Amino acid sequence: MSHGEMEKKIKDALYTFDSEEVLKVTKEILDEGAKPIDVINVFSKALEEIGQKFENGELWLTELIFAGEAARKAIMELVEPKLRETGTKREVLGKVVLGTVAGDIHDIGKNIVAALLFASGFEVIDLGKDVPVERFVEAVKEYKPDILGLSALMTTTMLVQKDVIEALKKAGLRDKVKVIVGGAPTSREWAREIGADAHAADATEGVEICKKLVKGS
Ligand code: B1M
Repeated sequence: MSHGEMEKKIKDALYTFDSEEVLKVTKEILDEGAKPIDVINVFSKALEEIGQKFENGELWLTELIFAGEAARKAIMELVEPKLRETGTKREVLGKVVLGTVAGDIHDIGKNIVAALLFASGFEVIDLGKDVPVERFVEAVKEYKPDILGLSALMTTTMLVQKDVIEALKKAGLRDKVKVIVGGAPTSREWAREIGADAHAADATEGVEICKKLVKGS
């Protein structure tokens, strides 16, 4: 199946807003041998378009919710396990603690980053979504990771990434861990402004940057 065909199939399925249909189509595509990372990228692109349509008033909130949940389910249940299979039997490159910051329940992107990091050889401790600032600080103390990853999908919650960095400083832990931030509203400039070590625009870049960060530390 060509990339274009796969894109069309996934998009058509998402626009039915029917989780079963999305699962069925995703399974078919994977069974035909599509690479999990390509499938994830297509989902990413399609969700971006759906978010844009919601913003423009062309879709209802319920449709945004159904499409988001259908994508999350398909990625978690079908694509991520395939991605993780490629990561078995490997040397561990480093330890990453990550989560979506407090007030933010968007976890599709964060889960993709976690799965790809794992598949690439990192030990990953995923704190989940809507993670309080203090929990990130505790986790740095508890797990002593090389890298702390902070995901935020909203202009309101990206501010919490800054709060986490400030809290790490207060706890005397800032120089013990590299901090990488990500999520649609964030940028390289934002990372610099809040004193993060790096920003990643997508999961693939996230993995590349984490590899560089552990080499440099
Ligand atoms: Co909502 N949502 N949403 N949403 N949602 C956005 C983010 C929004 C931009 C839509 C819009 O209006 N255009 C908008 C935010 C606007 C703003 O900035 N203020 C928005 C809103 C407003 C909301 C609600 C407030 C809606 C409401 O209730 N009125 C609500 C928020 C509730 C809350 O969090 N407290 C809400 C809820 C939801 C759903 C539950 C329906 C669902 C989330 C389901 C879930 O995650 N389990 C959802 C979805 C699906 C979206 C959109 C459509 C898609 C997000 C997504 O999953 N993208 C989104 C629109 C958009 O982003 N254009 C939108 C696909 C994913 C693969 O990409 O997450 O960007 P992304 O992750 C990428 C990169 O960013 C990067 O790598 C990932 C993979 O390549 N990355 C990292 C991410 N984290 C990283 C961390 C790293 C490194 C890279 O290192 C640690």
